[in-house]
Amino acid sequence: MGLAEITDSIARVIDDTQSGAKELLEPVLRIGVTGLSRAGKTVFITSLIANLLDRSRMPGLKANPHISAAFLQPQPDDTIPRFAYEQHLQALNSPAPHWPESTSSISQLRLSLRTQPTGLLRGLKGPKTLHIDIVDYPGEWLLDLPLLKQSYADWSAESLSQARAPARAELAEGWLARLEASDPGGALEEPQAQALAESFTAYLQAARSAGFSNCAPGRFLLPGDLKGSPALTFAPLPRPDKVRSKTLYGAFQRRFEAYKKQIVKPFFRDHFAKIDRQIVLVDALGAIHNGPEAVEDLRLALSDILTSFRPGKNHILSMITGRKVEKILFAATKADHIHHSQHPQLSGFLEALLSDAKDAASWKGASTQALSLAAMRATVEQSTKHEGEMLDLVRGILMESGKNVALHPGDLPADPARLLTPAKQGASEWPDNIHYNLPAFAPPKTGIEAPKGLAHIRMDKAAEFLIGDKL
Ligand SMILES: Nc1nc2c(ncn2[C@@H]2O[C@H](COP(=O)(O)OP(=O)(O)O)[C@@H](O)[C@H]2O)c(=O)[nH]1
Ligand SMILES: [Mg+2]
Repeated sequence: MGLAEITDSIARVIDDTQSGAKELLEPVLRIGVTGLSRAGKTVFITSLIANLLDRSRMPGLKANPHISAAFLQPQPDDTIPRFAYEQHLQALNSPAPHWPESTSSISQLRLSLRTQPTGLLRGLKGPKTLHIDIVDYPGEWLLDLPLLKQSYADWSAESLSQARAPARAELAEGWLARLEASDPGGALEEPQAQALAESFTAYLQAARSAGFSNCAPGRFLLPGDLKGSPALTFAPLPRPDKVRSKTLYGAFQRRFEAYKKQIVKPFFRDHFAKIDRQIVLVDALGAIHNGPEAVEDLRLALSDILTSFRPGKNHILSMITGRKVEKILFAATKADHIHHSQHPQLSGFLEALLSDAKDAASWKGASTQALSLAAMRATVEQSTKHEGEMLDLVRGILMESGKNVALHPGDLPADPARLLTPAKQGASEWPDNIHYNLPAFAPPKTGIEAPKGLAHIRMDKAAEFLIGDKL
């Protein structure tokens, strides 16, 4: 164990009274797994754990031959629910496999790996144990970070102009009509306040379903156990000339501040601040499938998410967390939707999406990587001759119809600008020569003889980046 790791462990023992001095000897690595809802967090964590417990499908994890044991531990934090690994695995691995149910809150699981040096070192060094705490939390919660810097008036103005923009105006119609009919400077009436907050939430949900990513406040979409609480009963309002406390505006302003102080800040302080390494899952294919407006929105949401990882640039965050995430992996998920010959284009697209958002200088300290992966491979590849040319296909069972089909989902361009430029220019459809159709596939039936690890694409590369150097 290097000196840096020792001091890190000491710091952790001091700031976490529940853990004993044992952590000095057995280091804990906290890995955050995030991404917007449906990005693939639950399936990713389930697959990561299954493939670390049974490593027969993990050749890319270099320390694999040295791992002598892998086991799950009791959940170390009393205040965070345990990640329901067994339940999710059973969903994927049952005779009638189905995707696990979606979750909307934070959860955690501890996996421990025991390694034994081989060769000359064997006998000189004893086995060592690394505890890996995997923390699953919604990327939507990171979208709330910019709120900490904003006043209620600024946030309202920004949200209103976003909702009135052509891409979203139709989705926001119901809420905006209700807003027209209300008087921000008038006396607070709770039923009216609730109706406004509800129609605003309905708009955010509609925007999310339509493929938009930038839908803050995060807890409005994923309230966890806060559903219906006053801290979530507000919405943007135009500022009246005079702000009085007993008015609708005054009340919403107060609740906005309470939301920041009691919900957003504690999340960053108590959970986010303790993360050592991070994987950000991005459903880039889903956004491409949904069209240029969804891609542009994803790009904007990613820049907001990225601000969370550069505390140096963000005064409020430095004050709350103090320390930095040391490694960040960005992964385009569900890569089994396309033939592997297209994976470089998918990773390239993700890199381009990110490079717009991050500027090199501010990334000093954190090492990053982008790759495309599938946590659970639902398709097989196939090639066929079509009009004299070889065509790459993927075969799987469609979610919608249950039919087993082989299809060509479309070609991703080698130059990501061909997607990003129309998206930035506000196109509402892809140019004529670009077509994508990426239907959802059902999880595959796995035979009983199959090993316990799940079939995947590049999960071993992801694991190597996240934990390889610690083993
Ligand atoms: N084909 C395929 N689909 C996936 C994969 N991972 C996730 N999905 C799909 O994406 C959906 C959302 O995944 P989930 O892990 O629940 O997302 P979360 O909301 O981020 O936790 C799943 O129900 C699947 O339909 C994958 O590796 N391959
Ligand atoms: Mg989930």
